[in-house]
Amino acid sequence: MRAYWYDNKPGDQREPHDSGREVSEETLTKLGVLYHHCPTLEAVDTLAQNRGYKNRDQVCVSPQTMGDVYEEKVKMFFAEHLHEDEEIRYILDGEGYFDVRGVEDEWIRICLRKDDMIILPAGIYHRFTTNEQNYVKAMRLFQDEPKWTPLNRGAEVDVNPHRKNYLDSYLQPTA
Ligand code: KMT
Ligand code: NI
Repeated sequence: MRAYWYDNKPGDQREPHDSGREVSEETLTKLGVLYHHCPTLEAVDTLAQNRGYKNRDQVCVSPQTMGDVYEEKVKMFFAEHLHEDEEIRYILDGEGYFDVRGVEDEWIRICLRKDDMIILPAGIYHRFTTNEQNYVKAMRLFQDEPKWTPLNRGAEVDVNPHRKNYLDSYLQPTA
């Protein structure tokens, strides 16, 4: 895992967009974004058990597996959104970028590869993309009923109770 400020320059979303300014794991933790290195499936199972993730499935995002809809899907994943539940992803193969909003609403890019697990808290604005390899295989974990519904950013979602709860829990000035 490596995280850095997104450079906001034009260009395909799958390019690195690396500003060269690193973001620490501690900064991510303060945003409620948790990272775990899980070198084995046992490590995933233990974490899932401890956090009460009872269900899981797998997705493979690539032109080979998705065919003509790949480009469309990749654009959809990149629309800024939030969920009313945690988003938990474990990378089984390939690589991908999760972008999350920092305290001042700037994008942080999190590069994930095989054995990396990321937990995004409910209510955080984020987006996902494959990188220039156009291939990622990931496990999606969830507590009970899978709720994948992305709520795209906008005035209505800004006042969603899960968004408000996230802001209260993580983005309050501490001074
Ligand atoms: C998401 O939430 O954007 C996805 O599930 C994308 C595929 S998982 C790496
Ligand atoms: Ni999401």
